[in-house]
Formats: sequence, structure tokens, C-alpha cells
Amino acid sequence: MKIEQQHIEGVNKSYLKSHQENYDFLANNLTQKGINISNLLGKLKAFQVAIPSWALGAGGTRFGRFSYYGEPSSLEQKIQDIGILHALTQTAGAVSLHIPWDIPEDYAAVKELAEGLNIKFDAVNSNTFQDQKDAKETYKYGSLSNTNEAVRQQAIQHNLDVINIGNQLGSKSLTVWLADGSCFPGQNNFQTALQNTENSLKEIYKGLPSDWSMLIEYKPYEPNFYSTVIQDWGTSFMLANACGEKAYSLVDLGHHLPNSNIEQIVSILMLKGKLGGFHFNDSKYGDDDLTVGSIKPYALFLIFNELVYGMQNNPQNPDLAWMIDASHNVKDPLEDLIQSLEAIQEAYAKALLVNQTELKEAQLNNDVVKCQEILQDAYRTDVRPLLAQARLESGGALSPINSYRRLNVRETLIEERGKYTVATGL
Ligand code: PSV
Ligand code: MN
Ligand code: MN
Repeated sequence: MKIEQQHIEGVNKSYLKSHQENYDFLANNLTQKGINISNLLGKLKAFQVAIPSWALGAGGTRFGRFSYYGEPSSLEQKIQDIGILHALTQTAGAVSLHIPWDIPEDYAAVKELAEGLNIKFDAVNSNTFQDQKDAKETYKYGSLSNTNEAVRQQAIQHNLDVINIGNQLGSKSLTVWLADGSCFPGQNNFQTALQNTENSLKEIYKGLPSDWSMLIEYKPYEPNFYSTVIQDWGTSFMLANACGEKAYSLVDLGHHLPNSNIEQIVSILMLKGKLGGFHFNDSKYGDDDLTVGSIKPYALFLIFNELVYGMQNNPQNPDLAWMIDASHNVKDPLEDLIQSLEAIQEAYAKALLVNQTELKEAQLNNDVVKCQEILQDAYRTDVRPLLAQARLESGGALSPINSYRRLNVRETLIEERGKYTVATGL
């Protein structure tokens, strides 16, 4: 299924009048505050977030998985689904592949399909947290950190293969997330595990094309529950520095212990020019991978406030690779991704409203109350008409979720692919 422009325009008609009223009201208010609306709209339109190839089907937990009907079974179908998201939201203009889950069979065809849907290939993700079919060595006791050199070599080679795959598609970065760690005290020598990891990452780094970057993702626990080798931003930062200037840290919102100050982490990494990538999701407890903005929208706003500050004040930091890393058992995955995309844009737009000059002045005067007022004034602004206007001007839907439903997207996908697809696994 491909959503055509006239389909979107048709549905937009019924929302146009009320949108115009809401937008005029907001634009008027913001203009009076000295905000340049077209500048703001331009930034929102330019902000594109990659959809991971593994998020188009229903996720699951270790207790079970409840499939969603009409799920995509091939990489081509996954890219078609991202095309649907992008047509509606105009903010999902990239895909992030996980290898070997989504190795293209026909590179030219996959590239052509993505190009036709205006989708770029963002970071490619390696996978050394599962054993692969016919693999000689097992990752049961770790990959890049393993005490056995043959295992480390296999994992290094896998990452080099992933770079090669990404290179053929036009990707420019490799994301490395390691499950390596230990389940019980005494199982691992912490120092050896870290040293092995550093040496292995340096080998991968040597194989990085000159215009590529390597993004090192950290996570405190899971699947290992006693220790994880790359457990926090400090470890990731250390490793990125050890590898070289093309290596960066990647922040996944769910990869922090409860109450961590993620916005401060983001801020310091950007100051040091070492924040390379970002995985969006939300969580109540751990790496819950819930819909972005569904649990802690104010925290998301504060994080975006630092991202915006960094983008405006830290030229030493590169452009970031943005990706949604969420999954769940109970929603239509496409509807969920639409909600995540909207939440990301909302937090970004609100952060763009923060009056940085006034905030700096209030900080200099130690006017704590004013500082809070400035942030909360931006946060409390209902920016949804602004997002809708940005979408409208880019050819997207005024109301993506309602359009998705009114265009019977899921029903059509089920008709085309069948209720139970290969992805259902039943
Ligand atoms: C690990 O929890 C992670 O966040 C990494 O980014 C992986 O690539 C992804 O999830 C896989 O589900
Ligand atoms: Mn992640
Ligand atoms: Mn995760």
C-alpha cells in the first residue's frame, strides 16, 4: 500500500477550518512574543527521525508476543510501512537497519524503493547479542569482550560486514550495542572485559570509511543482570575517546537507572563534542521501550531543551542520528510510531520556544523562579497546531492518527498481506 497525496488532501479537508483557527491563534501569540514562526516551521520540517526496521511489527516480552495482523514480512514491506508513516507525518524520512535481521537481498531494488518514498538509510546496527545461524562461535559469554579471541574476531568481523552492507545503501554510521556483561559476581574480570572491548572496538574503528561515524550505545543492565561492560555514558565516552574522533556516544532514553539526569548527560556529551546518536522511547521502570512521551513528557522536554541548546551552541558536536527505539505488545505498531513521532516533534517545538537570552539573564541573576517560569512557559504552550502546520506545508496529514484510521491503512495491509503473515510466527 502506498498513500498518495490526494488521499491525504482529501482527509485534511475536514480538519482545515479548525486547524486554521487554532494555528492563527497560536502564531499570533508567538509572534507577539518575538518568535519567528517561519524559522520555527523550517526547523520542524527539517527534523527527521529514523524508524528501526524491527519496530514495524508487534514487539513482545520474554513471556510472549501478541502479533498484529498484516505485519510486514520482508525488508521491502517494512520500508513500505515507513513510507506510510512518512507520507502522513513527514518526519520519518529514514530507516535504521538491524543486521542480520534485515539484510537486503536486492540492494538496487531496496534503494530504489526507499528513494521513491523519500527514505534515507540511517545508522546500521550490528547484532552480537544473539547467536546467528551457522555461526562458528557463540556469544553466550560475550562478544567483543569475550575471553576467547576467536569469538572476539567473529564479532569484529560481523561489525565490519555490517559497515559493508550499510555502505552499499548510503548509511554513514554504525551503532554498536553490546549485551556483554555478567550475570553473577566473579564471573567476569571487569578490567579484562573492558580492555578486550576497547581493543575490539578499535579494530572495528579501523574499518570505518572516512566519512562514517561509530556510535557506542550504553545500557546499565539486561540481558546481563550483575554487570554490563558498557554500562553508562562514562564508559561509552571513554571508549569513544580511545577509538578516535569518528567515535561517539549514543544515548538511549531507556538505558539509565531510575531518576538519572539524562538532560545533564546529553548536555555534557555535547559540550565535549561526543554525542553522536539518540534512541527515543519512554519508560516507567527500566528499558521498557514504550511510546515516546507516554510516561514522562516533561523529562523529554528538558532533554530536548539541552539538545536544542547544544545544537545552537556546540559546533564541536556533529549532527545527531535520531532513531525511535520502541516496541510493545498491545498497539498497532504503525499507530504507536505515529504517536512517538508526534511526541518527539512536540518536545522539540517546545524546546525551540525557550527564550535562551532571557534564560541566560535569569541564570546570571540567580533568579531561580524566573528560570523555572521560562522553561514552563514553553512547556505549557500547546504547540500542536504548529506541528500540524509544518506537516501541512510538507504535504503531510493535519491529523496523522485520524488519517491513518480514516484511510483504512491497517485493513488494506491485511487485505494485501493477509491477516497472519510470516512475521506472525504462528
Ligand atoms: C538494546 O536494548 C537496544 O536499545 C539496542 O539499541 C538494540 O539495538 C535494540 O535495543 C534492539 O532491540
Ligand atoms: Mn537502543
Ligand atoms: Mn534498549
